[in-house]
Amino acid sequence: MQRYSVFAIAREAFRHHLGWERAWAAPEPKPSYDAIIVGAGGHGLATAYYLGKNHGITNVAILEKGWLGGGNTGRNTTIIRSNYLQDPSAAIYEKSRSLYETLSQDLNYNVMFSPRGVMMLAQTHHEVRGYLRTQHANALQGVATEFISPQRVKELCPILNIDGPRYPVLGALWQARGGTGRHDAVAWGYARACSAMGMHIIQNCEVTGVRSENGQVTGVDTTKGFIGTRKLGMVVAGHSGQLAEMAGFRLPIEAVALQALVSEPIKPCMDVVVMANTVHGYMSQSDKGEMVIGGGTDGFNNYTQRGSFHHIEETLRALVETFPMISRLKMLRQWGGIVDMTGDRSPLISKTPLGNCFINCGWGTGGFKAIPGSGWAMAELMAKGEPGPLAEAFNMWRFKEGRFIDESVAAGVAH
Ligand code: FAD
Ligand code: PYC
Repeated sequence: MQRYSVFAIAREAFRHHLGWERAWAAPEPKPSYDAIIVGAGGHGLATAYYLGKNHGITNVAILEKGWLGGGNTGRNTTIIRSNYLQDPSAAIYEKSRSLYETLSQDLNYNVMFSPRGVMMLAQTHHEVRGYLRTQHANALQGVATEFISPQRVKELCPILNIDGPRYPVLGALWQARGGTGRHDAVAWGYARACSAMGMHIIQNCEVTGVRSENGQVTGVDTTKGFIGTRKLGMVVAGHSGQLAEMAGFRLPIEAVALQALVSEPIKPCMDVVVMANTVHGYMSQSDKGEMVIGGGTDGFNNYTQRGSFHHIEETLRALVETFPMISRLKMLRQWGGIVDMTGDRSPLISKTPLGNCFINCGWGTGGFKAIPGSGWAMAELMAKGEPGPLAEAFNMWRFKEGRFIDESVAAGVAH
């Protein structure tokens, strides 16, 4: 793999930038692989990367029905934090956040991790109590968060109206090393590193069927023909129910649209991420100056990557009362993604009823932050056939056994 560095940029400057290689190869599929990952979103690519890096398994194909990173990974608002309540969640989200700290160096690709700080506003007494509880749990889990006063909120984000017409700000849960990253770059960085290890990323290759014999997957039918495999990883977010159906089992999951929008670019006015979960909206400013905005999920199951208009209206209403200075901003773009939601708002990183088939899904509205940690844990599960400590609690049988990992508050987005 060609190394990216300041010297490489200088060298290319002298030869009209004609020497850059393609970031990843575009091979045709082989008849079979040691492992196939379905879905080249962040989680699928990270799984493949850690299969190679941590476990030496590189005869791997990643099959993607569209273009890599074109699902939720390229559609999200890039908030990274690990201020979850339950121990298994704090462990995997903090592992992930800490991997983000050095991901650009690990991948030799700038993922623009920006630990600018994330605050979740408390605007009711219930939220104050909830976030104080999270702060105490985080202290025991080794996750650095603190509950801050309204005055500190105002210092950190002067454009915020802490006296709100409906819900004054009573404080906030603040994670100073939370922040944002560049979503496409995370997918592209992992893809480039996977390709450099000899893995095959095969785009425009939809999986249409899963073949099995005696309880073991033998391969997948795709729009490019049958491809055999010894191990299968399903990492397709909102389409997980469909993949599971192809393999003959059902998942405790539903698919809903979540949408986001960005404004025209303006001068820097906000250098933290703010989530206002009572009025329901969240906002940060991108490096280009656009205000990046999102709200809650659509209240009905669907597969359209658009979202409905009333949500935009509700979200903007919430944000105008929180940040009155945005009231005259023009919105530039709006889009949606299909998120995969479980009943306890926690993911599945799990074995399945088929022996050599594994599933990673259910990250719902909050899986961008989890990409490195999830890939790490899923790779361990696929390599060893058993979950390691990060994945153990996230098996799909918890819904039969009543061992929920309730993160409906920490998920941060209304469901
Ligand atoms: P995806 O990126 O969706 O990848 C799955 C891939 O599987 C897709 O590329 C799809 O084309 C492919 N696929 C599906 N079916 C098949 C098939 N049959 N054959 C082959 N390929 C198939 N999370 C955060 O942490 N912070 C945020 O701020 C945040 N904001 C969000 C805002 C929005 C609007 C949305 C939609 C999501 C947000 N999320 C956020 C959630 C986050 O985007 C997702 O949890 C995460 O990106 C999921 O990644 P993934 O790799 O599992 O899925
Ligand atoms: O999980 O932090 C999050 C998030 C913010 C917006 C969407 N998801």
